Amino acid sequence: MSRKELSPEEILEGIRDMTIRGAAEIGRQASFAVRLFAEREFDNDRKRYLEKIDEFREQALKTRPTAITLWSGLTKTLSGTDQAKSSKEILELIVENSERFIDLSKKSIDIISEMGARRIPHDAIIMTHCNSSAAVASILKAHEQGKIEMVYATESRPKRQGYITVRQLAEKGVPVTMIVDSAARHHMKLVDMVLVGADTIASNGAVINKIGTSQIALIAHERRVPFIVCAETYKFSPQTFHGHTVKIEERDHSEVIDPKKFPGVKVSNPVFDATPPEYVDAIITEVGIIPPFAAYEIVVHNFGLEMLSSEHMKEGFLNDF
Ligand code: RI2
Repeated sequence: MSRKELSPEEILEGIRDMTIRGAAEIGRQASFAVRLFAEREFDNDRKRYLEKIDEFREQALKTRPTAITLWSGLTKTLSGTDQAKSSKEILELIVENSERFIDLSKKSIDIISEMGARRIPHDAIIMTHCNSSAAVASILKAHEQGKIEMVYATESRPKRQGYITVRQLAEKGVPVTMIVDSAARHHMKLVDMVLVGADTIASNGAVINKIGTSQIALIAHERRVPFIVCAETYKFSPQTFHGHTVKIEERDHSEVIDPKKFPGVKVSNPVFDATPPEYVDAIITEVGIIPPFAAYEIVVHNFGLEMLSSEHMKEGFLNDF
């Protein structure tokens, strides 16, 4: 699906139904959607214009509740607009901010992949879970350097994003084996390193990623296999800095089973889980490889203590996310 052909509302619908997915991608798409909206809805009345944009932002935030990237993309794109003197200035800022955010987001993955490949040993057997563009980019970079012996990729039920991962790797000639999620422990004895992405990193270093990640981290810990997370710094959550917990998205039960075929059966379908920082060996960000406990530093580096302690940040729109 080409982003340019979609309306802002269609982009939000795509994020909601997961035809647009992946934490980084939904951040970029939300940024682009609010830009498209601001261009289409241009209004010389500055106050009314800002209100309309804010309403769209609210709608965008509701599409998927867990990945902080949605919030980060929107916040970075709208940064400074409340200070802008005219509607024209607001639009110019949005366009400039959005282009910068999307560009930096893509560049971050390139930098992470360089560092990630450096950490991957020769003849490496890697395990990955779900489909993370940052983790896949690191594996591909290491493959270019002739370092990958095998990648075990989990299916990642219920949505099976593992299919995307195995295709992306196989297309580039990376040796890859698909396994069902429950086969992770069986294969861990062969693995040199687990490499996954993240949807959100809490300020204590906990990693919120696709459901099942924490089980894999636990198994890796048991086997003393390094568990490495690839995450751009805009995935670090200032909300958790203020004590808000990350909301775990519960998706439709039909993703798990057809309810009509199982009358009387309840279904639980949380799509993310939290891996405690104790099980995370390192987080590869575009500003360097950090221990999970340095997450706080990243949040402060990203927003500054002054902004983090401002009432706007603490009591404003953050609360409803
Ligand atoms: P990148 C995905 O979420 C997966 O949980 C994946 O690990 C994470 O986003 C990060 O992906 P979903 O949209 O940002 O499939 O590294 O629910 O691409």
